[in-house]
Amino acid sequence: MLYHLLYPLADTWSAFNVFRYITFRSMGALITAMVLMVIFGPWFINFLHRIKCGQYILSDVKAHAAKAGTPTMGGLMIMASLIVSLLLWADLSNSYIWQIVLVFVGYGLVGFWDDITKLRHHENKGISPRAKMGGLIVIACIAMALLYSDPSYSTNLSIPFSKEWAPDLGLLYIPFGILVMVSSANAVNLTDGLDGLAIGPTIVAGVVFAIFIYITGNIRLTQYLFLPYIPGMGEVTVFCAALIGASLGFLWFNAYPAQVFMGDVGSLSLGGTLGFLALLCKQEFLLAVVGGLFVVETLSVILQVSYFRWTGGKRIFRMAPLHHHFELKGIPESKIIIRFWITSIILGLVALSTIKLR
Ligand code: 57M
Repeated sequence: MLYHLLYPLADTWSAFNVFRYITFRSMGALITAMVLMVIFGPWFINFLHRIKCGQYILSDVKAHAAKAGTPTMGGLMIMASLIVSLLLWADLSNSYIWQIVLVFVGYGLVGFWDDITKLRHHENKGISPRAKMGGLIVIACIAMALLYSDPSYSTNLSIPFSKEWAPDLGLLYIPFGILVMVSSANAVNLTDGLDGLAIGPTIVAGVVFAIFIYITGNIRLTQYLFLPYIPGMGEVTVFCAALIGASLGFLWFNAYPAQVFMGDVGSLSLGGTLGFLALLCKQEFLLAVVGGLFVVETLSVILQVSYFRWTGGKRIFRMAPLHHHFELKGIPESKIIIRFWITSIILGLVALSTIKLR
């Protein structure tokens, strides 16, 4: 709204010209979302306490007993601050902004439905896996249909380190995109099991995608770096910045020892959004590098469950996902979290290094 209200006034007062710049508005969006979170966070956490949104804690990992009563659904705060900040700073006539909002809010609503169901049952039993997956797939279908029908968007895959080979998936790009979004949402959801564990790598991925998205919308940079150019995509940088700001603000309260958990409303919306961002900037495979930590956590579950079934009860890890394995080995929670963050920062840097290497 600031963009729509103030930029036209640049004719009378040239200082308003700054609203033209994506970088300026991105910085504004980041700071606004973070400040909103930090100011309204304590009030919202009290509200969650008052309406008894305390997380049901499973007893498998003893150290988690102390977390009983910590309110969940903090993802609602992330959604609110991000959306307010976006409405203020983004060019709302840009269609990509609305597509990413569709995924962010849609996935959040599926998570919210799951969280509310768990709270109603006073246990960890949410909506059925079929309903959850169905909801995620339907939203992904709509988003992919919109993207596919966009003439500026190509269905060619970008292969890291290669500028020549870009296979065209054609119509198959739609199921591929759905798979990327649904897997990404579930991977972030599985990782969200220690204080700050999911939000830290989400911030790193947000920064990396903000850079790629900005480049994708800039014709000169894409020509220089041999990256795909998509007109109008640069505006999504403002969304990425609001996402980084809201996530930093959430980390303020979710840092160990957490005052609030994000809930599925947070983990599914952030995960699905990261998947869609990778598709928007045509860095489909880079998502597995940037979100390498989410991939490893998910692989640990797949391996554990398969081995458990195959051997009739034996385990590879003490417990899956991987962070529980380290907890049960006696490593303090804060140490595991910081080590996972370090790993994710390194993976983020590796992903950025591919910008020039092709
Ligand atoms: C969500 N949710 C956390 C919180 C958060 C197939 C199987 C591997 C599925 C997996 C599972 O259910 N994963 C999905 C994990 C839960 O956090 C809530 O859930 C939201 C995210 N969806 O925002 O609202 C607990 O995580 C802890 N937590 C924190 N800090 C945070 O900032 O400490 C969360 C956020 C919270 C809190 O304790 O209650 C969760 O872990 O339940 N299942 C599992 O992860 C279970 N693993 C398991 O059963 N492994 C088996 C194999 C055969 C699958 C094995 O290895 O033997 C573990 N879940 C729990 N305890 N709670 C088992 C140990």
